[in-house]
Amino acid sequence: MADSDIATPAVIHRADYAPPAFLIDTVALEFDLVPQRTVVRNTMRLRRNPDAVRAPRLELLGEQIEFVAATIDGKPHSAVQAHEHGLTIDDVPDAFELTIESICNPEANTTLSGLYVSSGNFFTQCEAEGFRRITYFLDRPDVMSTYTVTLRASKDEYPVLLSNGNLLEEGDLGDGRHFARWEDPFRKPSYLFALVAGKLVALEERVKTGSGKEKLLQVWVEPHDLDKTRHAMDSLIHSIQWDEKRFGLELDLDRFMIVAVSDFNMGAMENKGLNIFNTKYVLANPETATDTDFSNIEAVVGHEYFHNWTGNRVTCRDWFQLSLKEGLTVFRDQEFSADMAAGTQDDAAAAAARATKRIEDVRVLRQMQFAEDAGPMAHPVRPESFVEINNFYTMTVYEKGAEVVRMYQTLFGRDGFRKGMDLYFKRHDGHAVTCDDFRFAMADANGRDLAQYERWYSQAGTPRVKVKTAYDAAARRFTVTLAQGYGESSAAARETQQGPLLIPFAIGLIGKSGNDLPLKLEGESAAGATTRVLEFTQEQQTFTFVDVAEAPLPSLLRNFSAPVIVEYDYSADELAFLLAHDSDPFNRWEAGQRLATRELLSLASRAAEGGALSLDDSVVAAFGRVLTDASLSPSFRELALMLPSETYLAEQMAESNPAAVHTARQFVRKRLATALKTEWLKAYDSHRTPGAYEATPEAAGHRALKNLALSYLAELDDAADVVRLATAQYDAANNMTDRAAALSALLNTAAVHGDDTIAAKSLADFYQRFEKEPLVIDKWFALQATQRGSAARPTIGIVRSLMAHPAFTLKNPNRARSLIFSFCAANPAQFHAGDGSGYAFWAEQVIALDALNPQVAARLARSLELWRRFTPALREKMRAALEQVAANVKSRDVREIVEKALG
Ligand code: B3K
Ligand code: ZN
Repeated sequence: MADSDIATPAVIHRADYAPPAFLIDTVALEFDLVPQRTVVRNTMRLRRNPDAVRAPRLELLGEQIEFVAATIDGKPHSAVQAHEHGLTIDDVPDAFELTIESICNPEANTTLSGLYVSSGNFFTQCEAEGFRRITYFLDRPDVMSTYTVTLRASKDEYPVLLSNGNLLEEGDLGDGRHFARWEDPFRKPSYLFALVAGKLVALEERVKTGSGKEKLLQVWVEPHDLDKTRHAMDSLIHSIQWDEKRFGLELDLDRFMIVAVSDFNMGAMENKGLNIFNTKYVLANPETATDTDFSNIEAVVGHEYFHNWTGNRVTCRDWFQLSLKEGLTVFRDQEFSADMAAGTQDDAAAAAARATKRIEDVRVLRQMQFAEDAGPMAHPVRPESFVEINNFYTMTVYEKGAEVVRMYQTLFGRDGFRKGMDLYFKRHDGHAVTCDDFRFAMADANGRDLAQYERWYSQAGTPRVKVKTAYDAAARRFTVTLAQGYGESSAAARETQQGPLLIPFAIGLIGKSGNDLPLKLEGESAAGATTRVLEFTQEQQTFTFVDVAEAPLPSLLRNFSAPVIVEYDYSADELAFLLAHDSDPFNRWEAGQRLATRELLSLASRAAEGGALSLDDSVVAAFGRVLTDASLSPSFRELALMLPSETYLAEQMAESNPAAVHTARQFVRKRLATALKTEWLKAYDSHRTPGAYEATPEAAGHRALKNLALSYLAELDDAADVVRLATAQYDAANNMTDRAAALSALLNTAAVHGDDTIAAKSLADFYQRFEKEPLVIDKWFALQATQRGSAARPTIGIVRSLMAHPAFTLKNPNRARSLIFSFCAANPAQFHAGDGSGYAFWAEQVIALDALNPQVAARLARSLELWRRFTPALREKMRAALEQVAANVKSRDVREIVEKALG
């Protein structure tokens, strides 16, 4: 990080966008790869941009690189000035060839941005602004060029040399080194450049795509990981097939490569033809990976592959448009996963499988994105300004962005959405464009004016829809009045709010028998579908259903048709009825969550006042019915029986009180465990999956419900049953899902009963068994960091001693996340301990990470951003920790986060 960046933290504004003064048509890069001193020679063909104002000089960006020499059209050029932000070149012609030589030090690069070394191999990460750490360049997404890349390196140490596109030639250099030359025929922005060099092996497959062309697919890993690549390869093949079938989009290169690396800042990166992945999203076999890992791998492989069209072929004009590629690609990966889960099952089973995926996605959105929207980092899907772009790869840009894309499909149907996509590619293939361009394509393809829809991109905060209904029995009319607003938004969000949104509001009406009633809106001649999407565009609007034979119960916002909060006064009985009958599986789940949330929040308030806790039998009975309803899929039951998370519940309180939430939630878990003990034991037994492990959604559903049963049983006062079941499950497990669930149950029972002898034995066994599998050792750390604590044995003590474990290192992001982030973000009751010990630990770790890896540090820094919403005692301790961090960090990344938080 250059010092002057810290001195002048420039805020970048969307409104200041100007086209680049120069364009770069071709780039020829030559690398002499040496860990401490890599020489890069970069030859570019530049010309003035006819669409830009004439600039007096050429300004290229460069960071943390050493300038050696520059020539223009083959001749040395004297008017070149190297500085800490790049290179300024005066007296340049209108079109010319520029060659620049520079040096970088990949081995010393702990930021994992630019060119770096991991386990002795070379990797790159360029998005968003890492390319400037490799060579001087117009490092911005609207400069698109064709690249030729020559790699030279020691043949023994780096036998494999990869870059984007197609391999042109390779050979020996005679001095112990060899070379490879790659060419990417597609124009691309610099953030999609990649190279990999090292000792790697690949699983290979050849497939034929729609047009009959044969393509080579490779998954590259370190040799000892080759046995964990099959699932990633299958996921890639399925992704290729799905994008052809659903969107008519074919793989455009002859070769598509995925490379796994264990040191990586995020999940994966969609570099053209050479995707680089965190090992966590590639490596899997039944012994090492859980069902969740298997489905995450499928989703991330799909996501990066889908970027080939949505992101790479059509890219972003500037980083404010990030959601253009990310929101759209998340939507595409969500649909892919839903279709994969549905498979070839019958309609009802397929719908249930799709709903399960939808529920999981909405749960993440509500817990994480709604929280972001309520705090100091609130920003629109298309932000207006930023200090550090890496801080804007957010839940809002990704997950809310995906909802904004999904709503086009909800409004226009799958066919209308497809028409919009086709027009988008017809207009913009090969270009760098904006979110507006996408909206215009959707509007024009469907003959609609979507001007109002722009507000979904420009307004921050979570919209609230208040619903009022009235039934007139004599007139057989049912009116639904919707009113929209933002409630109490954070200051950051308030600034952006201008007016009402176009909200697709899906609704159904349910009769006394539990069936959907026919729906006829006033003015219609006949009843239509039993779920209708109302187009809600005003601040307040009334919709009237006619010929309604009986007083209905409304099922609101079916399938979560818009990313909003619905406020409606359901009684507990009505929620129990919806939980039992709604034909919309999402809303069935939603009814259970509303019921549970309401009970849990009132119990949390009582717990905060030290009152006695009790839970009505009717609530227990409603959950009992779900548990024993064999007509529901096991995966749906698991989701419906999982209580809202402590984090989500604390966010719903007027003043977040994690300790009270924990007490309330544990009370309810124990009550459900005790009252339904027989049912849980029965569920445990009947959902076992004996025999060879299968990674199918059905088998995963059985394991999920069985392991949920085990976790409830771990709440019982009498630990004997669960210890017996969990120990047997641990010992007999032939897959990581069951083994990790058993270990987690043992750890939590140990905390409840204050005796960890058995848990300690299993923990030691787990470590020993998987010592050579870093991703499993991450789980070992995470399980301990998220375990329940007690006054006698707070989790912070365990976490601190694990920091000193020989296998712990701050330098590897996965390892740092497994221990530190797990504790700070996934163990709220212990992290928010009243003595502030969690916050002190957090501050130490943010400061330590800031010096190594600002991007990872900035993520951790976000753990306290909602501090103003906590109880006064916690709030003051959080502020002190934030101030300590603010006084001790240097990176622009972390400064932006803590300064906004302290605001
Ligand atoms: N596009 C990358 C994310 C890059 C993050 C840079 N800080 C992965 C993805 O969204 O597919
Ligand atoms: Zn992405």
